[in-house]
Amino acid sequence: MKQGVELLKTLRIGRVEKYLIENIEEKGAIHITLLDPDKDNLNLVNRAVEAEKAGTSAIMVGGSIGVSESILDDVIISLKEKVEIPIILFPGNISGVSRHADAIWFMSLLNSATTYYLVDAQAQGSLIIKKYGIEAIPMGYIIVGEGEAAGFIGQARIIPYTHPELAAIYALAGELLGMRFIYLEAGSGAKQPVPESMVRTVRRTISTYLIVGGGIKTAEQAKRIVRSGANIIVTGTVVEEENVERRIGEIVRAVEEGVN
Ligand code: 1GP
Repeated sequence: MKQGVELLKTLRIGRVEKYLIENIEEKGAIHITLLDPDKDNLNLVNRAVEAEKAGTSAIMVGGSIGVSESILDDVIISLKEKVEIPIILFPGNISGVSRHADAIWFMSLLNSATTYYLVDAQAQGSLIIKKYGIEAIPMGYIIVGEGEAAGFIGQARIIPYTHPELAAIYALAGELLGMRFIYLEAGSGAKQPVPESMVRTVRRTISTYLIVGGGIKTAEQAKRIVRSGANIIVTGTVVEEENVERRIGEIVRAVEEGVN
C-alpha cells in the first residue's frame, strides 16, 4: 500500500491532469479549445468565454509561430480573469511557457527528425517549468497527414494517412516511455482531419488517453473521431470564426454522443 502511494507521488499527477481524467471518465470524451496567441487581434478572451459557455472543458494556448513569453503572459492573465476552466500551455517552443498557466502539455514530437523537438527544447524548458512550479502533463505528439505549419516547423517525418500502423507504433512507444496522453495531430487548418481508420488503429494499440486534433470543424467529424476511440477532441480554427458558442456547442454535444 505504502509503495503504491509512493508510486502515485512519483507519477506527479497534478490538479489539471486529475480534472481531465475525471472528466473523460465521467463523460467518455471531452472537447478542448485551442487559442493561438498570435491571433491577438481576434479578441481571444471573448471567444474563450463563448467556448466555455458552450461546454468546452479546457483552453489550450499555443502555436507554432509568433509566440513570446510576454505575449503569452498577457493573453493568459486576461483569460484567467474571465474563464474558470483550466488554461493549459501547448508550446511550440521554449517561448511557449508562461508562469500564469494552470498546466503545460510537456510534449515531445515523437516523429520529429530533429532532437530539438524530441528532447532538447524540453531540456531547456524543464528548469523554467520547475522554477515556475507549473504542472507538467507528459504527452507524446505525433504529426500525421499534411501536418501543416506544425509539421514544417517541427521537422516532422509526417506519417501519411495510408499508414495508420506507423502512427500506432509511435503512439505505443510514447505510452511505453510513460506518456499518459498521445496526441494525433493533422495540423491546424488541415483539409482532412485524422481519418477514422488511423484513430481506430492507434486506439487498438494503446491504452492511454488519445487526443485528436487538426482540421475538425463539424459536429459530425468530431462524433466519428470519438466513435473511433479519441478521448479528447481539440479544435482551434472554429473558435476563430463566426458563431463560436453555437458551433462549439454542437461539437461538444457530438463528442458526448460519439461515446460508445
Ligand atoms: C492544432 O489540432 C489543433 O494544433 C487544432 O487544429 O485549428 O484545425 O482546429 P484546427
